[in-house]
Amino acid sequence: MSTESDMSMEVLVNSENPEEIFKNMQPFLNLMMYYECALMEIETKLHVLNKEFALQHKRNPFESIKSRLKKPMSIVDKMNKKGLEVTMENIQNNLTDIAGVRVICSFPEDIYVLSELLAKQDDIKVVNVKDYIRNPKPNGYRSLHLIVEVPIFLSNEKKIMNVEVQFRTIAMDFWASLDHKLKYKKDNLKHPEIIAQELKKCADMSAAMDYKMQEIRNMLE
Ligand code: 0O2
Repeated sequence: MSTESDMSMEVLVNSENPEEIFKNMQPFLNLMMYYECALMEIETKLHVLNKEFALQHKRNPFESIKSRLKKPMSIVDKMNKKGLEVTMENIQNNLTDIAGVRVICSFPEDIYVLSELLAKQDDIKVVNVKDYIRNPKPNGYRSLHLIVEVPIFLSNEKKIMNVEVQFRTIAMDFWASLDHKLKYKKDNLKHPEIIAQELKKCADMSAAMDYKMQEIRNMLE
């Protein structure tokens, strides 16, 4: 059942009373602020690991990090798809990808080194792992996804927030960005299955390249 502080975003979007919008917005803005803080915590942890690793091994385990908060309309869409009422409680309990961090590594091995270093920190709890590198999706998608719980410390309380951390190589990220762009165009194609087959071939080729480059790096080391 909804509480007073729960917000139906559809009502919010359609509201014409600015005061009502502002009153209704506050719990949502607070929630987004908590997720933003959780993103900062995870990013800092990864940057610390990168610094230490660079000093010890003379190379960086990741190339870049991108973070994002899910957009309000995407949150509403996902809640609708799940058939759930859009309330603060439902959002927190049912969506684990509102805060997302994408870590781009050069080599597949670094993904596992880095994700294990993050996972074993004592204030981090891994609640779900989807290894689409060892088990790629049928379309060729590859990435390692962790859902982690991380504490954030506010002035009067500590909150535990979910963050989705996606680890990919540069090649996996390139493929996924292209796949994402093409998804929007697929509806207008006569033979989308041909594009899908070609994309799958690209995924396999780029996976082979990732492992070849990994082998070369290991030989050099
Ligand atoms: P966005 O905008 O990137 O966040 P769940 O989140 O568990 O309810 P699902 O699909 O089981 O839903 O989660 P999964 O498999 O962990 O995938 C979630 C995210 O992984 C997606 O987020 C994408 O970022 C990425 N992803 C998964 N499969 C593919 C794929 O085939 N191609 C591409 N390009 N990305 C993929 P969102 O919410 O779709 O979008």
